[in-house]
Amino acid sequence: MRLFFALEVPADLALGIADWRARALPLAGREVPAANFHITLAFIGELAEAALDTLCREVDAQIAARPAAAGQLQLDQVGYWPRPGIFWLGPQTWPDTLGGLAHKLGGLGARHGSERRRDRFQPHVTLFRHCTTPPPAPTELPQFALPYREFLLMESRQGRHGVRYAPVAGWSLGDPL
Ligand code: 2AM
Repeated sequence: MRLFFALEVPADLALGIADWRARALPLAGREVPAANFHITLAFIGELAEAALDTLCREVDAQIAARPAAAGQLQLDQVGYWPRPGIFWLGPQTWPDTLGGLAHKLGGLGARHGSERRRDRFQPHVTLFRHCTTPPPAPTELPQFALPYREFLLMESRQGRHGVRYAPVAGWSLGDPL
């Protein structure tokens, strides 16, 4: 199974982001469908199904040892990464607790997963893939609030009509201090 940890983008927010994308940006590459919008916290890669229980128990233990807090992200900037060819929407700043959580989950991924990960954590919603040239600035600045109270372990499945993401497990985040 191909797995990653992520924050979900609620359906109404995903539609709002897709509307803004259609209004404010040219077609910069292959559009990611709104139903696939998410924020990756840590990428695992291929994992044998037999190892899934162990991975989930390790997350349980991590969360029990150091609970991470719920919070909110302001999605207020866009960015372009030429190497993966990704044009994204994300926050300029985010809580340290979210960065810490991503780092811990990334550590589990490094132990179990199969692929090389990108090193720096920048929370982002991928808007376009296969983006070969830097897109122009959006004609309307993004300003979306993304509240999060849990994170998910997601499976990426290649279907006939493209990739689909399915939740496999989830963990609640505590109230901020
Ligand atoms: P992306 O949105 O930046 O493309 C499922 O494939 C998710 O895992 C996608 O959100 C993708 O991030 C992320 N992903 C895929 N390969 C990755 C890698 N090698 N390192 C980090 N994240 C990766």
